[in-house]
Amino acid sequence: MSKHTNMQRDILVLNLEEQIEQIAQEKYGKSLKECTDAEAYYVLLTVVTRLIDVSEVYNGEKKIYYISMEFLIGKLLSNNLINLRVYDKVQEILKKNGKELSKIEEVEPEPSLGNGGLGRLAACFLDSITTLGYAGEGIGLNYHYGLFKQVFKDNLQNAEKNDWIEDQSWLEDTDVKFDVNFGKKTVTSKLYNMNIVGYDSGVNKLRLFDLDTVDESLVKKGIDFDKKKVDKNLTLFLYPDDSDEAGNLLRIYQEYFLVSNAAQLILKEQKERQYDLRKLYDHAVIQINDTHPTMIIPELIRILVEDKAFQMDEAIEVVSKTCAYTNHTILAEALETWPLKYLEKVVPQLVPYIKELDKRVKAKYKNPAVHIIDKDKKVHMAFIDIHYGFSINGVAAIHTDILKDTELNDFYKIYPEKFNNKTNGITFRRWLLSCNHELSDMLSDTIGDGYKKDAMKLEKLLEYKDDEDVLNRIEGIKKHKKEVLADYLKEKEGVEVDPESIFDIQVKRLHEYKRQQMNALYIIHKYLEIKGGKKPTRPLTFIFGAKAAPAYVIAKDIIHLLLVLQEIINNDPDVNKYMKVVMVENYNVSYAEKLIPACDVSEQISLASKEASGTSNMKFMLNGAVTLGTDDGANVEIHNFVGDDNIYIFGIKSDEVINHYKKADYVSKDYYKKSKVIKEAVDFITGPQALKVGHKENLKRLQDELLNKDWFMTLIDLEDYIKTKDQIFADYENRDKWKRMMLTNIAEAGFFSSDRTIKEYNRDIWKL
Ligand code: 26V
Repeated sequence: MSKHTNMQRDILVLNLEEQIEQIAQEKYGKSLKECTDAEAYYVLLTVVTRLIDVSEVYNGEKKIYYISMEFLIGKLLSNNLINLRVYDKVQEILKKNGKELSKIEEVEPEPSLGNGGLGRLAACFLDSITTLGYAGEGIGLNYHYGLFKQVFKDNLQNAEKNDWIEDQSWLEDTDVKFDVNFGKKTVTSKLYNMNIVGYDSGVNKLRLFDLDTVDESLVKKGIDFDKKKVDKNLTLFLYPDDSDEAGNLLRIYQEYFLVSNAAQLILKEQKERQYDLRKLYDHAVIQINDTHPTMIIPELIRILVEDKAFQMDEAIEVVSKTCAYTNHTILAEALETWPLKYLEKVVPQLVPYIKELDKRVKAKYKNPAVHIIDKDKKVHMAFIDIHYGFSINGVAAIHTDILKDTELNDFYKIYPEKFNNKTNGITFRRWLLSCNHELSDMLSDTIGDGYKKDAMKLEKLLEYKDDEDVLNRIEGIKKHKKEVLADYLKEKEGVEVDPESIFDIQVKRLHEYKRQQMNALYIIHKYLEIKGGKKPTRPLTFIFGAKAAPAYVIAKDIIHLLLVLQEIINNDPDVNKYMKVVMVENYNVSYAEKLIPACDVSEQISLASKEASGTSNMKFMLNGAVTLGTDDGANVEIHNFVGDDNIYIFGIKSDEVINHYKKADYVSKDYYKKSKVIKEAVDFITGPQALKVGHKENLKRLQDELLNKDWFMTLIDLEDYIKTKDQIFADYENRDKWKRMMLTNIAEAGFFSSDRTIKEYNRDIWKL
């Protein structure tokens, strides 16, 4: 049944206004006009839920199960209205009743069920899987507080809990419950569903497992809680502090809780549909999102052997043909290796199977680099995926090449056929249609609506690259979005920024490899230049958004430096006319939706080879920002699409970086000593001005790190970065050139639609 022949839905849409009024009366005894924004939100939530309930649910012969510890879905109201194709109609009804959707949206709490790119990617994928009409579901955890809420105090990051679950929400109760065994201890899970609405299509489910016995009162100050009481804390937070044993153990409890539930859910469905488990791979494909859900492999093997009377060989074969793994990083410290003794403590029932899998590998391959359990009795989770899954993919071309040639070369030599690339993508529904109506309407006017279903059609825009009217409209929309953001920043952060200034934005998790500290050093350099009398042609606004893992000390020091710079610069009357710094508090999906459309310069400055892909680079480009970046991750592919003239690439290349690591010959102090500019900027970190508003301990530690270690080679690229950044700011004044660059970036963004990515996953891996 296609959506267009779905009568129930059509009738609902036709009578949308009456429905809304009726719900408002039932709920609050008022008309919509009389409702507060909060009440109006719950009225809309109800009506949208009714619309979803009469939509087609996808159910195919073969299903993709996307298993992930994170789904960073963002707010759902606007997105669902767009995907249900009732956005304009609802806007009209609201307007008639003196209401604004943008205000109503503010009421919706944002679930923070992810850290950053990996979780957001999973959410984009669910949108595309559903939009393309595939039967699929996400399986994850229903963290009560998700990732922490970031609060700044005294120029330092503090972490608080993020309460997002309300009595009425997008979560649906189910009566599905499973027992999950941790050795001798058993807990009972409870399943919640969230509907994933495709664009002009049907519905799939996001399955979020929770624990009924979770006790929210366990959380004391900030995000501290007793890590030992697993039956009470298991789904309280995402990624608890992993700096100690209790934190690590809790993480393993969470991972097993996820995979045990996932395995039971999948097998239950197979049984209900009377499918033959010996052909599991004909009906189910399991995509393992990074190593976090790796235990699904030994868990399924265990169940097949212990409960379904499979021989070990058979069980291993069936599971291996069902599971595929995506790698999202080459950073060694991020690749999970669990001490065997931790696994023995948490999931003793899995350990014999992990040992069996390892034994088989050791019997076949003498090279210790491919063994699952190493000589220190550590279990390499990724190696389980590679040996016992049928596919391994990287997330951008350069990333996959590095996996094949360097990081996982020993495996590539054994299984060349398993390796493949799937360059990441983003859903244009959220990152264009929803966050930038002005631009998407203008595109529809110019090149038609076709790009909404086939993103490659954006290329048609290139035909307008000499059309003054189109170029001016693009520029006008950017200006408008900058004004909207400026108002928001004033209200939210208390900082006034000039919409005529250049908006230079770096938003992403705080990590040394992403090099926010290099951007900070540029800002110091610019500040000193202005103090010395060298004024920029146009004011500059540097905007950051980033959370640091609570246990990641240097990352928090970098946030401290940015806040210190914000205080110094914004309060210096000699300088604040020419530049401002804004570090926004609690950067999240909703904030991204406001920042990205307003961006002129997109900062993508990771040390080459370290950023697997990046996805904000794609969102910025789609919204007409120009990239200032290194030859890393998906920047490389963006570069190929837009050409040399429409992107600013700087810094050393990935092979040079890899060589430096191999030879261990990078000495940051050499760069400090050689360059006056570098020296001045680094010295400023602990200079009198910084120490006046900042903390010596934090600033000194960061400076020492830069001078004595600088593992991610900030100083090697700093001079080139300064030069290139000055160039991009100068080119901004060539408005004709800049407008064409904006247009070209938008026009070439089509490849980075997650619809393309998902079609490739399906073509090469899932085969639904
Ligand atoms: C995790 C950790 C955890 C321990 C401390 C250091 C550390 C460093 C990095 C990570 C990242 C883990 C995986 C991840 O989130 N990867 C991101 O995945 C995105 C979606 O594919 C991709 O765009 C980003 O480039 C990649 O960093």
